Amino acid sequence: MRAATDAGFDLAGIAPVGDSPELEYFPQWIAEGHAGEMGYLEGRDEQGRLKRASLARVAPWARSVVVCAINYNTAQPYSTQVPDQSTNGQGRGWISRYAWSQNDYHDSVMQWLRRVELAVRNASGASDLVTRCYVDTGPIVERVAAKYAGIGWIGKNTCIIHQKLGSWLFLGVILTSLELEPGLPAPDRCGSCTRCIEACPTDALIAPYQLDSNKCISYLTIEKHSVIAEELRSGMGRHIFGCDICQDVCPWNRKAPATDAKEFQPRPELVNPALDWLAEISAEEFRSTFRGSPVRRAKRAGLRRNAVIAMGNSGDQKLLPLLEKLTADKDEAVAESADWAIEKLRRGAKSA
Ligand code: B12
Ligand code: SF4
Ligand code: SF4
Repeated sequence: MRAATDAGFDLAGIAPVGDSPELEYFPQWIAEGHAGEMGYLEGRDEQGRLKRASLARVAPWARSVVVCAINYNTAQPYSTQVPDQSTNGQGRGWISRYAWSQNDYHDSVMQWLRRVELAVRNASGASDLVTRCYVDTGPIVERVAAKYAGIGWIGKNTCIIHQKLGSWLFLGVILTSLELEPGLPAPDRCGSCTRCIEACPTDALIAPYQLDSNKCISYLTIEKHSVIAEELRSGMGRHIFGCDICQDVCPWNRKAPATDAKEFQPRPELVNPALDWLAEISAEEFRSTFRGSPVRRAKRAGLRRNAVIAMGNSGDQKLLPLLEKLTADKDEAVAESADWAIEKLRRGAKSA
């Protein structure tokens, strides 16, 4: 724990390597198609078994998982506290809390993990010690490991929640061949609350603790590169990269403290950004604006498509001339979304 806080983490714990009731759900989640187009979650071993469902098979040398967590919350208001543009007509979009800083969390968290890894290696002194650091990409469902390391409980919104810090946490894990004393899982404190499930605009939380990515705005705006189904577009509202609604409404985030880590401080132009700017952003400006940022994952095409859909949801009639122009865009998803957005704005004007 000391090594983790010295490295910059807020929380750390040890999880055992082994099966758990939560992991039994993973193959079912994949089989039901809830991973959408995220093929990387479906990696299988030679026997055709899902790698992420059993760490013990994929990394037979591993004995413990060191799980580290860091608070990335900043003092900016939650998306649910900023009036929606459809009521103020300002044509603004929303980038989720984790992505408005300059740095990609994968890089920052990995840097800190490496420091913890070094400390573990130095402390063990064993020359044959094996360690592997992962942020997102390992054969591991990090939230399950975080639960068993005592970092927090898995909420009904599927996020790890810590009683004092809330859920604005990034996770990183170190697999190690060291036999370490595991922590105790944190008790579930969701109780009878169902706020996250009720607040999700696209009904992506299909049941407590179960998320269908195909409906989740985070997936749609970041991971889905093809056309977004029309019936989901209105629910996306002004979201253009990620979504925080099911965490914004969580009572455990009401008093979540803000971090002063410089890596997570937002860039002012990315908090509630102008949609017309992003819909027309050039390749060069996209590269320079989002250098080192997680937003690159959506690619310029995805971000422009998302901005155009948000324009359709904005109620802002002033955006119509730009949308007309975008119907002739070379990018098919942008042009098609612009047709939809015009239709939506015109319908809105008639019913107003
Ligand atoms: C794929 C992925 C996504 C996908 C799918 C999300 C999902 N819920 O699965 C999408 C793109 C939608 C996504 C969105 C987000 N993500 Co993401 N994502 C991942 C990734 C890479 C894999 C997750 C995974 O394996 N999902 C598979 C499903 C089955 O697992 P799960 O949802 O974690 O579900 C477990 C529990 O719900 C559990 N369970 C527990 N109790 C119960 C009870 C019952 C009855 C049942 C049936 C199941 C069940 O079963 C599951 C395990 O099998 C992880 C990193 C990692 N390697 O783990 C980051 C990760 C989970 N994401 C993270 C973040 C920050 C986000 C976003 C907040 C980003 C944003 N602002 O848009 C949102 C949050 C949306 C949400 N409510 O989950 C953080 C979460 C930190 C935290 N505090 O929990 C992680 C850990 C990344 C990191 N390194 O920090 N993400
Ligand atoms: S991130 Fe948004 S869309 Fe996804 S489950 Fe949460 S509220 Fe629903
Ligand atoms: S909103 Fe309520 S049900 Fe959802 S994760 Fe938070 S405490 Fe749990």
